[in-house]
Amino acid sequence: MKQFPKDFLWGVATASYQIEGAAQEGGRSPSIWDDFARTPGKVFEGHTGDVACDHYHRYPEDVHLMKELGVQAYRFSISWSRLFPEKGVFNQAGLEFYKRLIRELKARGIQPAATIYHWDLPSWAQAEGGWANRDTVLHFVDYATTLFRELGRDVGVWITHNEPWCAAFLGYGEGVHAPGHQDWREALISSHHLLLSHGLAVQAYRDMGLTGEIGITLNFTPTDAASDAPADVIAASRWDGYANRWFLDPLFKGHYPVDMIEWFGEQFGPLACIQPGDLETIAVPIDFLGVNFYSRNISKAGADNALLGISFDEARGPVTDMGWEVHPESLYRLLKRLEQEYTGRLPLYITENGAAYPDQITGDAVHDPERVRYLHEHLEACQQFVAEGGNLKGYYVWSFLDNFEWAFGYSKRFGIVYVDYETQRRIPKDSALWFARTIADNGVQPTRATSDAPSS
Ligand code: GBH
Repeated sequence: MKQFPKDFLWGVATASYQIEGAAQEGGRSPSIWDDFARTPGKVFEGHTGDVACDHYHRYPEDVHLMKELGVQAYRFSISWSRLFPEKGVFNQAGLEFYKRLIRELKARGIQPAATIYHWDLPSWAQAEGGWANRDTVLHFVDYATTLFRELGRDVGVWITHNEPWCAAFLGYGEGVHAPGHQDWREALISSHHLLLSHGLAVQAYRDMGLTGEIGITLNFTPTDAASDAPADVIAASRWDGYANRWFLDPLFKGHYPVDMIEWFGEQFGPLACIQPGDLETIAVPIDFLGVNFYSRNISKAGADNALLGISFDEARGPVTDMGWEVHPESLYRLLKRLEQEYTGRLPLYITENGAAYPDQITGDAVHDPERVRYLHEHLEACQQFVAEGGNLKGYYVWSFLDNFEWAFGYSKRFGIVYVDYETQRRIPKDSALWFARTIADNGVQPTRATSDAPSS
């Protein structure tokens, strides 16, 4: 079996609103996701994160389970409105929860990796326009600076933002995420402010002389053109400009992609929010790039997508419970491309990769062969990249627990650990046991458990 490098980091990932619950405890105030979930018709069957996995109370048990699986690093996110329930008002009790969590992790030898923003903007900030308002950038930097000061000695890995593409375009453009706006101009402005707040937070971190690593996590949806026809190839390039290059280019090249500036400019006029100096700030050097990968899509000529003037083809292979195509080769190609066009020798981490399937308990076990297979294939893609010299330093499964899957509520299960939402009982799925063996061996394990192997 091919081994990963000795220092390869094996982790699991979650996010605050998706697992914590305790929405009204410890002085927390609502975020845009509390508000969105309470807006009729926005989230599947009106589900909310009020209780979720009750991780706020059960974190010792959860960290214990991580330890049992041999997990080496835990990527979690911090709820901004626990720390700042009102504008300019700091809440010590909110901070204490994360101190307890981090202490528990350290006691068990698990490295904390903290995401500063995983989509749960305090409602007070949205009341002033949210990410479409440049003031939110400054509020974010105050919040990040507080975290660095209070937790910077104990947390060695910081991720400024999780998937600003989703926060901006799904939240302010498509409206399928909080705050549920449908205004593409606002979405573009928000994307710029999210990036700007990243750059300023990195600068603040450096100014404080802290010696951990700081970076950003982007979600990538690679695309393939439906055919070689020029119109399909152009469609694919436009999707890539929107989903991938819109964030990569400013972060690594110091400018927005020219084709997309033109395309959006024709529709919305010039983006006056881009002020002198902003792009230099956004391109400030980082210590790693976090890569979230789930799927690819297939672009073609058409107009189903009005913003981009393109259409999409059906998946050409198996899909997960989200309808997303399982396509591990796209992960390998993505990593190669990032290295060649953007990151060079900069360390990469897979900060999320995983799949939803409708897992059922049978007795005391949860068999999830499709997830095992998905993780297996994607880790093999990682292994190939690493074997060819790629600077991939670690891999975090999404997700540790089944949890609140945003607009889909609890109807989609991404966990390697099953959560019974009636009892809050946790049951490691077969994929968790398989992942534990993979960590122990530091190499991708076969998909079939030895215990399941035919005995004859
Ligand atoms: C992540 O977002 C989130 O960080 C996490 O909180 C969430 O629970 C997890 O993934 C699972 O959803 O239709 O072809 O454009 C995922 C971002 C963006 C990935 C949309 C899939 C759809 C591919 N997703 N994308 S396509």
